[in-house]
Amino acid sequence: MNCIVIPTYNERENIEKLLSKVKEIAHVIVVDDNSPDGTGSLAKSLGAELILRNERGLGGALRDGMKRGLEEECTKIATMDADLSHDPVYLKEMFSIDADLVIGSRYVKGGGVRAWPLSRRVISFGANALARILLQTGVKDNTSNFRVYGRKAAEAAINCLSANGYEFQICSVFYVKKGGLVIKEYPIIFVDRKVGKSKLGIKEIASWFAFILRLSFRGR
Ligand SMILES: Nc1nc2c(ncn2[C@@H]2O[C@H](COP(=O)(O)OP(=O)(O)OP(=O)(O)O)[C@@H](O)[C@H]2O)c(=O)[nH]1
Ligand SMILES: [Mg+2]
Repeated sequence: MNCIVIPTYNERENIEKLLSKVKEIAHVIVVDDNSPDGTGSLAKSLGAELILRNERGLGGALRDGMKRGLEEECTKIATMDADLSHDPVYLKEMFSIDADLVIGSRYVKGGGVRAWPLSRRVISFGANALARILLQTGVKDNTSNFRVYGRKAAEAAINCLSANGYEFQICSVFYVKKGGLVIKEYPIIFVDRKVGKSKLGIKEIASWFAFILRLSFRGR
């Protein structure tokens, strides 16, 4: 069985549309950090498996979701955002690619971003340039949360114990690569969210930079 882990925080306006599309593709695990808008209970009532957490953090949510996927014997585990930026039409092919980690990539030929403000393009470009230079990942899109992990890659990624926020993506690429596993990038067009609020703020960006510097110095 293939699985999809979807981290959510206040995504009530997006989750129903997304679930209607992904439920037929794989088993869905929604990891909700007790969203005040009730996203968690809505997801559950729509048939998703729910992990309800009493803490905040994208990285921790992904880790908990992937751990659950491994326990439930998922063959492959996809991760994707809840805000419809990641089009489910790509999933079928991403699941079928032979690699330990398939990254839905905005920065390979055929990939791209739509309706993103210049500020977001600059942040994403800078973050990826830094990841490539400091960590030598050889990956063009290190920060995408649209991915399919094989079991070995998921086991490597959940060792990212201190990556509790947006740094989980780069940490998992680093660990998967360190484990000698195969990473492939698959072109996707990323569409900016239309409803709901972004959770990526200055604090998240600062802790991302601190994390990547630490990782490049300490190697773990
Ligand atoms: N469980 C959980 N999910 C989170 C948390 N922060 C963000 N998310 C989810 O992670 C996904 C990505 O968050 P976004 O706010 O869309 O981040 P982003 O895509 O970088 O920012 P935008 O481009 O502005 O949408 C979404 O599904 C969020 O609901 C969190 O603290 N806990
Ligand atoms: Mg988003």
